[in-house]
Amino acid sequence: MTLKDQLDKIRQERKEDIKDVVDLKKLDSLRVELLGKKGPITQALRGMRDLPADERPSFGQFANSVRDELQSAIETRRDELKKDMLNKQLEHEKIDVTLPGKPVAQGQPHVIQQIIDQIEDLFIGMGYQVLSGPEVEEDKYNFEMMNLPKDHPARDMQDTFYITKEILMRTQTSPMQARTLEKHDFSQGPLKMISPGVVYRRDTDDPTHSHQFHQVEGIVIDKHITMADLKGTLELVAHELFGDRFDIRLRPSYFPFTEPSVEADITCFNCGGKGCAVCKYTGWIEVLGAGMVHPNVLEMAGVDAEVYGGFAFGLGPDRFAMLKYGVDDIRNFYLNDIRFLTQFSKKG
Ligand code: FA5
Repeated sequence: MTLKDQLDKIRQERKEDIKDVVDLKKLDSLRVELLGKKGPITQALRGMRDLPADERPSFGQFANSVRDELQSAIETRRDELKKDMLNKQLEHEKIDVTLPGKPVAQGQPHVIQQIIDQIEDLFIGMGYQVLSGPEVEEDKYNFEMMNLPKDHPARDMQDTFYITKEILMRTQTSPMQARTLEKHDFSQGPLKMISPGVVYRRDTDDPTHSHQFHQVEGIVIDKHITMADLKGTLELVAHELFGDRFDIRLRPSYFPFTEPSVEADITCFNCGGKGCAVCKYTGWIEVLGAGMVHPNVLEMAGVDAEVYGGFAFGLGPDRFAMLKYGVDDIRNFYLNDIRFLTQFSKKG
């Protein structure tokens, strides 16, 4: 068999081999085997030396055409294999748009926020504005302008976390009374405002006390506001949140920033008034403090106490939530246990 015949045989046989290869790696080894330095074509070209001089050009041409043919067969096969791979991948990764989607868990406001929202809706309906104030507060607003000078003994009732001597975590939302009174322009009408937010105290945690809890402050100042207005407003809040299920009682109390002062209690949800650990065996749970704004508070904020007066209250939505839903430990609200929190769906 002549060298040319040998090459022709290789051309035909190996072209079939190339078509049969099913993966890219094998195709690459075949390419090296056929077209590499040790391959049959390079060998044949080397063997050209032994041919008579007049046969060399046509043989050379033939060898080159065999190499080009094999090369293009390899390239064609490579393209086919790549296309196959892509099709398989697409088939494999196909998205079935008819499959049901993964449900997205829907969040809801925290149960205390739900109570606050309800209180806000009620007061907005009565023409109050809703404002928020700083949780990191000045001693001046938290105590001094609330008629609690530096060494006032009533400060002991509300010890807190101090940032500096003059800056502290507010113990109550009452500083918002002073902040709004200072700014309010009475020629534009009465002041009617509520202010919900978080407050902090160095209270020891127990079933009804947390060192961090919420309050909603309220204040109404105008020319002819009486204690009857306060009582009517508080009864409305209790009725709105609890319906007729519970009794509310007002009892005399003391706050340096109101005179007279009251506290409001609601029948203990746990024992129905008989007395238990939750209500400390009193049958009542205290939910808010209130009173007629002290003239000193008005005067310190630049309001003429001879002309203007009114009431203020500070209620505890945490306690409201306990009563409304029968939660016997306030600490549950702050543990972030999703199983506990999802019980209070907004619709429920
Ligand atoms: C005050 O904080 C007054 N600023 C309320 C006030 C406002 C009186 C305006 C007069 C005029 P007191 O410390 O009682 O008052 O707290 C008010 C309410 O916050 C309580 O009735 C209770 O519902 C809630 N509260 C108080 N301490 C805690 C606590 N540690 N954990 C949970 N709730 C609390």
